[in-house]
Amino acid sequence: AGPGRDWFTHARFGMFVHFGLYSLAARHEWVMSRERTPLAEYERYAEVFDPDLFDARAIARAARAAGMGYVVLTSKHHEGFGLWDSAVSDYTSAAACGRDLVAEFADAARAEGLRVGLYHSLIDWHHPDFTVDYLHPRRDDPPGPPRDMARYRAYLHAQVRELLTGYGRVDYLFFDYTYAEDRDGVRGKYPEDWAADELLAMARELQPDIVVNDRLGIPGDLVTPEQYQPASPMRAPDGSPIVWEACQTLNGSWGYDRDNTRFKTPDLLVRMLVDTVAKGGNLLLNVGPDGRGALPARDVTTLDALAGWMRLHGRS
Ligand code: FUL
Repeated sequence: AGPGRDWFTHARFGMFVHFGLYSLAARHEWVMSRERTPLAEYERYAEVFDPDLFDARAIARAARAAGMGYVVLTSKHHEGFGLWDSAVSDYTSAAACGRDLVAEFADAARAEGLRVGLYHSLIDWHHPDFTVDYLHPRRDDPPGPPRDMARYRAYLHAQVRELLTGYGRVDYLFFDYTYAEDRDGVRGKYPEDWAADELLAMARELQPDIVVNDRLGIPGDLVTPEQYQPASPMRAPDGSPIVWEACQTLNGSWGYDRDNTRFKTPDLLVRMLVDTVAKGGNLLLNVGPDGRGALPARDVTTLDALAGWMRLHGRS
């Protein structure tokens, strides 16, 4: 990482925001795949998507008060619904309710002095050409309708280009893929599926100082342990430190999960933050706004408690 990316390791603490149509289902962000919801049925969430309580400024304020230096919003999760105004898709918040949530979020973050990050899924359960679909077919299933990964790839690259050109400086891109299908023996051909090298080169060209994670399937600027704390500082075989960021949930789910009450206590979260920083890492702590876009009361209480700890221990 060059000096333009030093902010990342200095920040140490960031907020992940998982928000999408799955927030309306209120049962985990993988609900479409887990429940094998027919596409036409799932699309009905887009018809009623109207996050009247999504207040990007309030989210950014809460992040800053909790001592976080950056915020990362899901511009698109695996379900394929975009939270911005895209020229290549009408499966978006802009088409659904006239709001560009990426713009609202980026503006709010900057207004609070926070770095702007986006999570963008490389896989897309909604796009008709995405090769491995969310119904996780098995090897011996009859083939579905023909799909053309090249078309999806062009779509994905166009999306990323829009996000990196239309929203001012984007500081961090958290790409992500997870092939549930791997479990059934049907594999995608990553990183070729999304031409990871080209995507990374484009990101660096459009946003020279951008920090890019390692989930393109090729090395990036950092590694991203998910829902576990590394046992010790992460080091390369030659002993040099590796930049890392643990992403963690409040209750095991990334998307709003109404009936899940397995919350980590603020005390545990403070210990996790201290553990992370002591091992030279970053902590990206997730919140999941509900279907109307509001931060759940429980998440607000937790963030307030972290803000209280920061006020007490962050004095210089
Ligand atoms: C994973 C995803 O599959 C989860 O839904 C979540 O977004 C997490 C941060 O990354 O790979």
